[in-house]
Amino acid sequence: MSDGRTIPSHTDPFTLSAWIMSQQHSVAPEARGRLTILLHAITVGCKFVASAVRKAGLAGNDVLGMAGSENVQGEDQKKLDVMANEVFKNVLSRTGQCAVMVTEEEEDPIIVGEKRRGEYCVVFDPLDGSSNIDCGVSIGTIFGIYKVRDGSTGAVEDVLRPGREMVAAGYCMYGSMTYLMLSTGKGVAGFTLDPSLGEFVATHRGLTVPPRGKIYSTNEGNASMWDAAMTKYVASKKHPGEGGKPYSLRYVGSMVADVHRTLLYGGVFMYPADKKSPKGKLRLLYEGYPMAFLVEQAGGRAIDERCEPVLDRVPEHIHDRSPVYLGSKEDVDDIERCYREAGLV
Ligand code: AHM
Ligand code: MG
Repeated sequence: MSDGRTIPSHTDPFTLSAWIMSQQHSVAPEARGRLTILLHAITVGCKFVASAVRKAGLAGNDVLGMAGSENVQGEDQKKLDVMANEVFKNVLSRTGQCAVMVTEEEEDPIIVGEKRRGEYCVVFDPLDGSSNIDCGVSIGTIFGIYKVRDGSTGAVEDVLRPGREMVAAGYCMYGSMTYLMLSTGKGVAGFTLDPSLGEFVATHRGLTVPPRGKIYSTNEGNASMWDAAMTKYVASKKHPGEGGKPYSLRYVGSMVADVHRTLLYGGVFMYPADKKSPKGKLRLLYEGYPMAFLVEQAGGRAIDERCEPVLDRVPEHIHDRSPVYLGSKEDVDDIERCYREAGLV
């Protein structure tokens, strides 16, 4: 097991920009730097939001609290949600590399006009973990990137595609440190924001999720509404039987933080379907897919309620939801076994 952690050299800061440029060549030697520009813009958005989050407690009601509006899911928007959404739309559209943007905060896809149009589609949750904003608990930004289909000038169909077709995905976590984890389909690399440099510096390369962990992570308050397999799985981790060691429960309630811990420490993160939310809660395009992409790239597993890879689901709508079970491969295998034994798949 390796968490791929590298201590940055004091005299050789390997920055995210340098890493992105090195990836560009290995992923696509014919690349013209367009994905590089796009990824760079995302990092600028993340730095902006990181700075706003750091100052939020002091800025008080200008930044914290409700915006007085609802997003497409009918959820109340926080002021930071609205601000982060504007920041990412602005930095992305200015690159001239986007054809389509989908954000959790807006009902319709944003089809970029001809003047600023590019070849990529970015799907994002500008500030995930809204319920944790006002109390200063870790929150994050999640994103995934598709290239438009051949011949397309940008249409919703360009993002109604399996997550496996993404060319890059990642998240930024605004926590006790600001982390940015990224994959362009060749493993996972992680960067930590050095506040003195204002730069993300490589701290994790070739990150791999441990094959088995000791933690399960889920909103157990929903247990009375779970299906039999989920109930059995969690019970088996709490009551492992003679000689077994129970797993620990950890649940932040911000997907970015719960997945980040899972990537580094192993174990499973689960947001299943339940009687209240028959399709689960998490949105495929900008929550499930990017996280599943990273977990698979780190050697883990991410499945849905049919025990099929999350990345192979085909969305019908940009805000589709899906149950998600992800993390260490052997732990996710255990979940699958419970679903098979319960006759649910
Ligand atoms: P959000 O996009 O409105 O913030 O909701 C998504 C969040 C995830 O970060 C997290 O995993 C989940 O909702 C927590 O939901 P719950 O409060 O039901 O446990
Ligand atoms: Mg979200």
